[in-house]
Amino acid sequence: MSGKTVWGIAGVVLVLVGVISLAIWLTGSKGAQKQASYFADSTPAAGETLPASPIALVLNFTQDVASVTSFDVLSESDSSATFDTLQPAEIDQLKTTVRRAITKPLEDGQYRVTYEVCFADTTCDQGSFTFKVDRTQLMGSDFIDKRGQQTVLVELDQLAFSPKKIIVSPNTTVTWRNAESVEHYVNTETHPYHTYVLDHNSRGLGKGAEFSYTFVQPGAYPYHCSAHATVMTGMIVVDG
Ligand SMILES: [Cu+2]
Repeated sequence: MSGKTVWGIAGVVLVLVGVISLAIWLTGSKGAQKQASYFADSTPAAGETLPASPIALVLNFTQDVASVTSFDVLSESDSSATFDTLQPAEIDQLKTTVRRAITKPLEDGQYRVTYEVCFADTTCDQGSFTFKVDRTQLMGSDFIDKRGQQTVLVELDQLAFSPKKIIVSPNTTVTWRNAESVEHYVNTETHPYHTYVLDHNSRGLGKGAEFSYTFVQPGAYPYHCSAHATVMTGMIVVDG
């Protein structure tokens, strides 16, 4: 083999190695840059079973959302179910939150939510989760039936909402009153985003302080106290 041929082969090999490394670097960096994992949580939560339809699908992220590529729900129980009453996807004023309002209550069943949103850094995050609606939960003794009352009182006492789970009629005003010296809050899901129903969030409530919210739309309204988020939870179901 002549010296020229050896150098020729070495040159070709060198160019090939260069091209292959460039290709690996390009696809590698592109892949890493494209897929973000900024998803924080959602209402309904992944795997949650609600005792009535949610009034919105809400996704929370750890970065400001720049655009929503897709945000859909389908029924895994009824393939013929349609969701034409679902409102378009919206990015909240607080840009870490994306929502779709539900104007017509979902039937009992299992649902799958899929989404893809993109961020200012041009990365995107796609994902999917399921939740269930099961109104048979309302028939248990957990729920106190307060339907037909215009105003309902819930006390905050001994690190709990009392009653913890209630059913009310549409347009009922629920008032929460703190009965003890520990400061409590009334906060919509999730913790700590508090984005499901933006007006269902109180300031810190000292002893004797009250917070009221009027529930208009039928559906499930899970909530908690942000000072005791893991133990102090409640549920309002508006049943029309
Ligand atoms: Cu509390």
